[in-house]
Amino acid sequence: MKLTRAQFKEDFLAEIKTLYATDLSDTSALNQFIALGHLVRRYDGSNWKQTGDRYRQHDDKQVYYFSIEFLPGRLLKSNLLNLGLLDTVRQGLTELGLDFAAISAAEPDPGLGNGGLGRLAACYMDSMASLGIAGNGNGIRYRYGLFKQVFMDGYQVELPDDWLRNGNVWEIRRENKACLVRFGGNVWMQPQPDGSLKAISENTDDVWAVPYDVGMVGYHNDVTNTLRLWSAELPPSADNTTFSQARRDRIDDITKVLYPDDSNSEGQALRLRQEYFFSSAGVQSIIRHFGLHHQGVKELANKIAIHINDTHPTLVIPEMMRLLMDEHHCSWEVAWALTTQVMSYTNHTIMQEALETWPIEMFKGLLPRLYQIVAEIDRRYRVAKTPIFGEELVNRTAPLGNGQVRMAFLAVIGSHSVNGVAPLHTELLKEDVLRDLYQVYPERFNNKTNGIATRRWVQLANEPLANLIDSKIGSTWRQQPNELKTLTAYQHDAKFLKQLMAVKVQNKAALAAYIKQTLGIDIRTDAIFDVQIKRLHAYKRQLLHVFEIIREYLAIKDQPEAVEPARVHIFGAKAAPSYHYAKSIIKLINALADLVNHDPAIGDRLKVAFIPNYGVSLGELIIPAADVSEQISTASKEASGTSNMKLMANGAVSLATLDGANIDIIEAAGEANEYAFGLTAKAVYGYYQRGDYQAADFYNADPELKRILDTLIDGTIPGISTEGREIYDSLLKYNDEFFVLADYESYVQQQRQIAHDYEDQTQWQGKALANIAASGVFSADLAVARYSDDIWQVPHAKLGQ
Ligand code: OAK
Repeated sequence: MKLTRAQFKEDFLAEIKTLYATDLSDTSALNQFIALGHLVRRYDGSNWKQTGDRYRQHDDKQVYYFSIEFLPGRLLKSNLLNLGLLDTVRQGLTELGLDFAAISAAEPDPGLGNGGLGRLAACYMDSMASLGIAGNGNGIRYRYGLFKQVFMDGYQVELPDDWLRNGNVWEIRRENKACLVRFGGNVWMQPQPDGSLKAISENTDDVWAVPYDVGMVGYHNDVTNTLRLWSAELPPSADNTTFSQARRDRIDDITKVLYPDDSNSEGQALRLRQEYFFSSAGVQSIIRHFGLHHQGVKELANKIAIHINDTHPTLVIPEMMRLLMDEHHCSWEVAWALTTQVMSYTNHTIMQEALETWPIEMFKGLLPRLYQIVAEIDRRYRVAKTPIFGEELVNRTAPLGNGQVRMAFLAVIGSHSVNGVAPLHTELLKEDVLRDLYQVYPERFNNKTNGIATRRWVQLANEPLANLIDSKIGSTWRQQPNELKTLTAYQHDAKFLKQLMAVKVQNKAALAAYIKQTLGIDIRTDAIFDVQIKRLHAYKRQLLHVFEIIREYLAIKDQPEAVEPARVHIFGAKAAPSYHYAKSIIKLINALADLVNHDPAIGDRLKVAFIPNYGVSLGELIIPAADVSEQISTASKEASGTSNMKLMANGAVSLATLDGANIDIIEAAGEANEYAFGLTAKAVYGYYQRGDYQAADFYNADPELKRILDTLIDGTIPGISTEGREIYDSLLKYNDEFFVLADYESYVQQQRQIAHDYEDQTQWQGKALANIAASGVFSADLAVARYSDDIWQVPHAKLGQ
């Protein structure tokens, strides 16, 4: 949009006056952020309204992306960028004597997700708007987001994330669009005059679902889509006095807090309530909106696509069946045909503990009508498939089995498309986790490799790099990230590579300042910044990275005269509060950091910085400063990874196992520009089949590895007597579930190679550039375009290939 600086300043000062009845000099950065937020909302208001009007007028097919997590990050800067106002506003504020960086830092970062799954959903919202797709998000407005992590004596402590304390400028509460979600009670079938039966629910526990809408602003295209987040409240019609405190609390609890589990399912009844709550509210509002503009439900599948982001929203399937049959008088057959055409499902993990199942008794008690429908889906599935595939396979794959409702199976059976998030992951779904269902529905399975919002992760997070790229290849890459590949022409341009290095050093200095301020650690900007940022999980193997640090530490102690480039090992990772082992690894890293950072014999040659409370905003600070991207999960375990893509786009080389999308990154950037190592997925599966992995053999065969492991229990690292023993035993007594010891040697070899290669900065920056140039293929815009073409069947803006 068009806006002069003078106009902006006038608007801003007026906003401050209206909101706070005081002078600018008397306001805080938070006040200024809130005023700016209101202004941006006003500037975007007509786009948002017109986008909705346009979709209705054209009767465009709508995509609804259902996700129990969204991690959008701070929105001020990205909204300004997408509206084309960033420079005007920044300069205007500077002219008013204000600090734009401080104002944007005052915005709370909504932690409505745990990690990869939630952040992916947010990247896809940004891309849908930017591609002009009629895309809507549907999720939960958690009162408290993911806990804030602090360290006390090196241990993780969780504090509540009261992100709504000062309200949320970006949301609109739309109580006129609220609906009732019903739990519990009983169901009976009432005979109808036409001979059919109608399900009647009685004595239900009713919850009022109130939507809060947040605008998702498209990039330079006047489109603003909607992310709808639901909040659970007391039904207004009820006589409040009849609600016991216990019942009020039960309602309050539904959207009170995000479950802090990443790739893990706890099986708690409250989680099932959350899942049904936002699934039901979302589907009700979709059908209501559809009904306002269409006669009957015939056109439903041509006008609506619902995407199920992992299994948490799977109940949209039986819920849509319920609404079509109980409220819109469809037959089972018509309802089922419409439902399966509308639904599509993405699987995000092969980890067994993340595959959701619910005890039938719990499910039945909480959702009696839905249970009837799931039981009927199950019955019909068995009747239809047993003659073709036999009883055994059908027993293994039916939605009900072993006393459980099996959500992934229900999702596959009720959708027309099932996708994995990287080629290897999709293959493993077909061969292993969902093998039997792949026999039944081979045509449904497809791959959609993940992507990232280049706008946020490069344009906003790394402005110096974005500007440098503009100076070489112009700015069309900002709309067409694939254009980045033209940078390859400069891989041997010494001057450009120097500039690239200068950008990296500048970003390192910014991160170093933060580390100094928060952790009190001094780090050198000429050191290798070796970064691992992701949830703490045994399969992600932060432990392997720890072993490298111990190796480097011992090497300096043994041979102080040997010259190696300085290193800074940077971690960011939250552990699920109930994940004991992961918390022990956190303690280990912090204890090791204490030892290394304070050893005068080590000085500034080796530092360890575990930055607390990793999230989207810290990612934006850390990623642009990284040289090495640690992507070291046990092959086959990481479905895709997305920090690997963000780090690549910012010029970090990958130190990576052949897992998830690492494989595709290595192929895109070229093997010579990455550091691959470790067992392949096939080799890991080989060990499983033969059952012959012996971790102790690696320990006994390699004196260096043995010495490192022994430091866990021999007092070398002070303060970890319990944790050190626990971790040591996990490797030797319990045989190292994630093959850390098997991969140690090849990992260390690549770490040595990195130290060697880093010395030649021209060569090193050439590798960095190759990564940046190849990163365009992992843009979320391209990923979303593929979902639109292959799964949702909706049009989108053209993207260069
Ligand atoms: C979270 C809860 C249940 C199941 C999966 C997850 C999850 O976050 N999975 C992650 O999804 C990312 C986006 O697809 C992938 O990049 C990660 O590899 C995967 O672990």
